[in-house]
Amino acid sequence: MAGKFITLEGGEGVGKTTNIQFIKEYLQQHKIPVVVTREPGGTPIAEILREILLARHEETISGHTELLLMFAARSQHLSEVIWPHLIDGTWVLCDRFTDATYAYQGGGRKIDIDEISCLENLVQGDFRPDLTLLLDAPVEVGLTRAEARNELDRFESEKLEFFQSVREIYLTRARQNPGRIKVIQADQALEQVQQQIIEQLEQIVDDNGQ
Ligand code: T5A
Repeated sequence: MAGKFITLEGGEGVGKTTNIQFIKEYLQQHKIPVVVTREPGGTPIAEILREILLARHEETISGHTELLLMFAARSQHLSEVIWPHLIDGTWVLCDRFTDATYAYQGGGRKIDIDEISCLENLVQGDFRPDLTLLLDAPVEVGLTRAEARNELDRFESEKLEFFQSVREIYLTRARQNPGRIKVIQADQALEQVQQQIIEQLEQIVDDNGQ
């Protein structure tokens, strides 16, 4: 791939959406062509799947249905948006990707990690992000920020233990993939969070010869 694939991860309300715009501007200042996208979603069809996934329904969505819809949306997103841009040399900044599936469906819903890994290989082959910024904050901090902002969606309505498991899996994955996943302390003032992000971006931008 000629472009780089950067993902932002973390629990609810840790600041992914806020900081993705900052990262976009940083890369543009370095003359790097970049698109911003998100998961679940990122294409018209994947956004329809997002609506199903986030809305609160009378009918319960089973863990496997949720998992398969996440990967269905991802498959569409990869073929329609992510891969074409990366092949063209455009960098792709994505608000959540497969680490979220390990954290939410694996940690939160307790789905077997091997099942997730199997779908990851089916949908992505050996494609993985070049860099993942994991915004980490105590669960209560993110939830308070999210609650202050909008009506809670299907995931945000889960119990505290769910989000604690999500956070644990994220941090475990960061320990297992130290080269790719960089932990950003997100419970600090925005300027301090962005300073940490710049330190990580400097490296990938330098490696790219920009
Ligand atoms: N999901 C997703 C899965 O279960 N499996 C998967 O495979 C995938 C891909 C998607 C949901 O889908 C689930 C996980 C999610 O529940 P989403 O909308 O993408 O939903 O994710 P959310 O985490 O819900 O997104 P939010 O927009 O709520 O959180 P963000 O983007 O992390 O936070 P942000 O930037 O909107 O900030 C929240 C508030 O905090 C303030 C902001 O101004 C904003 O008001 N803020 C700060 N305040 C003080 N100090 C700071 N440092 C701050 N940073 C931000």
